[in-house]
Amino acid sequence: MNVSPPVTQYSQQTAPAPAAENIIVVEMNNKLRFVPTEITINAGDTVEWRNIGSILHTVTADPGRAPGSRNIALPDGAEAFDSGWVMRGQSFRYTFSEPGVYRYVCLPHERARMLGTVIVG
Ligand SMILES: [Cu+2]
Repeated sequence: MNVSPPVTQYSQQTAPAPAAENIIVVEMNNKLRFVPTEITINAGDTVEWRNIGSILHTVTADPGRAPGSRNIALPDGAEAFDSGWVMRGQSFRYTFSEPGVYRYVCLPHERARMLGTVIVG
């Protein structure tokens, strides 16, 4: 007598583990834009900025790096952050724990309006 393939032999132990950290991708391109420009995420999520072009960019939410900038803002209690140079093909990750609105810039392209917003709910 034929038997069915043992497709039901997997136990609970082989079930997928709970989802790992949630990663949201924002691309940085040669048009000097963050795409998407604005994202809404949950506290604890990680954003990964990827440089898909050949031009160097930064992800800067540090008022100290851009004195006088009106394009950088952090919620009360949030720490400033700055990626430094992100080269072609490289990425930068930051995990957001404090809820609120974060406005950040690409330092060399702020005047070209390379600006982004992360809203942490
Ligand atoms: Cu840039």
